Amino acid sequence: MSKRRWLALLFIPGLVLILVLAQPGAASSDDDECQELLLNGDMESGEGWIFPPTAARGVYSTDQFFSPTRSARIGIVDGDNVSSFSSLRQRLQSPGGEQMILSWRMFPLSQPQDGSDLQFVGILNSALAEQRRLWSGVRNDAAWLDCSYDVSEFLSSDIYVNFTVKNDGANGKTALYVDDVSLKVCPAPQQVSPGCAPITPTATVTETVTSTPTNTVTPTPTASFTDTPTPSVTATPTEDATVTSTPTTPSTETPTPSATPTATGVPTDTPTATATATYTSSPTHTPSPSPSPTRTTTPSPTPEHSPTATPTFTPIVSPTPTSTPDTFVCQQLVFNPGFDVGIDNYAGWEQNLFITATYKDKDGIEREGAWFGGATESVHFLYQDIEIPAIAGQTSLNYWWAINPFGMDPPLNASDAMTLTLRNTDDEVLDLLAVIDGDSDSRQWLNASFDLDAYLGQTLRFYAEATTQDTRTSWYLDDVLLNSCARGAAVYLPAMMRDQ
Ligand SMILES: [Ca+2]
Ligand SMILES: [Ca+2]
Ligand SMILES: [Ca+2]
Repeated sequence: MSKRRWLALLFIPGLVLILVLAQPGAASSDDDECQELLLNGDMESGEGWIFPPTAARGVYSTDQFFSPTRSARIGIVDGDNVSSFSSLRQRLQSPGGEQMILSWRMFPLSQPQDGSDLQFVGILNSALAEQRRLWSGVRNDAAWLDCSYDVSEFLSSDIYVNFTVKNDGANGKTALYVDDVSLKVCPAPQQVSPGCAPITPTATVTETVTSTPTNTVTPTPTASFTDTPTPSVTATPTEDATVTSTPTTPSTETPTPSATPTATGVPTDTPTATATATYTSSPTHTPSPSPSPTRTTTPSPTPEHSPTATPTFTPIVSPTPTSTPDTFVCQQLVFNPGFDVGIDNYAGWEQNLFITATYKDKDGIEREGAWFGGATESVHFLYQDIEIPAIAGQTSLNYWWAINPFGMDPPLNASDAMTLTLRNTDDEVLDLLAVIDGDSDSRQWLNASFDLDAYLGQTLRFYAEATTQDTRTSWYLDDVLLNSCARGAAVYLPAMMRDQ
């Protein structure tokens, strides 16, 4: 469905009127008093929007459009199928007011539909950290949707409105055409039904556009999707109900007569630490935490002591622990250490990483874990708070990491680094564990281990943050394990035994 500019030009006046009247997801009541905050929401000029330079950089496009002649396209339609983020964003300082509403129109493509890619829309803070995920999915509607969300919590804030498509470089190519983005501050509350709904022109309009062979618009004014995200106030990245939705093409699904947003955003995973024997230390890898505290990417107090670079013990998995006075019985305290629990694989973690990824290193070792970077000008973080029991014994932190500089990029500069720290729950840095940067061993899964006996009885925040400037370097983390081991007390089952 492309290049029908002349058709659209002919029917624009009627189309616009009809669509304004027929939008189930659009804000209702009069907008006269509202103030528009975005520049160039209709994508017809070059103002306002940033397309960060990535391998699949977004562009303005005339291939699809809603308002007069063009839209913005992110992701991959005809280009090479590369692993890349592709974003469209605009920064603004919102004034105070009664209510703020973000609305946009989008035309999702994923061909063939690829559950390993992702389309998402959200609000970022001025440091590019996602504050709220409004919508995400991997959809291939190949038709325009209309979306509206109340974002009043960001009144008086310095924010970005952000649209991103992530392609994994394999199988389907995923893209999003975006048009008619509006961020309005209104003096009086309006009713907004959060979510995205297909745009449903009347029969007159449908008749006109059916001359285009691939048109799939269905003339059902009450059609709605059931994968509407949870009500706005509670949406967070890990509660996003649309991540695993499997949308069907609008033309084939049975329209639901009324919108029934179901509360499917409740996480099904309860972040309680369980003592599972998932220790995966391999003797073939030399532990190398590569602590190089010569610089950090976050302002932090000078660490008071250096990380221990060698493991203090070699645990082995014992499925049937026995309790004798000379054995250590261990409890693994990190919830979801391998990044494979929950809708987005990040259950239990606070993060803005969105998706996990599988990385196969130069030795052929493959792991799926948390994925940082992969795009220029990115700031990605994750953390989890972990209570360390006040019992005597061995307490250790252990994780796998890898750094993969993007082959075509210039050398990493000072901003292209991942920093791992231990913090308290006030986010004050207690210890610098590692800085993984251009000087680190690359393209290899490596294991790092630290003695945490200094933190018995405390709640620690394991915090990892990666930033990129001009490169698309990727970092990966997997199997973040915190083992608390006590001598002889067989209270945790199953358990790992100390190698004597
Ligand atoms: Ca437009
Ligand atoms: Ca793909
Ligand atoms: Ca994993």
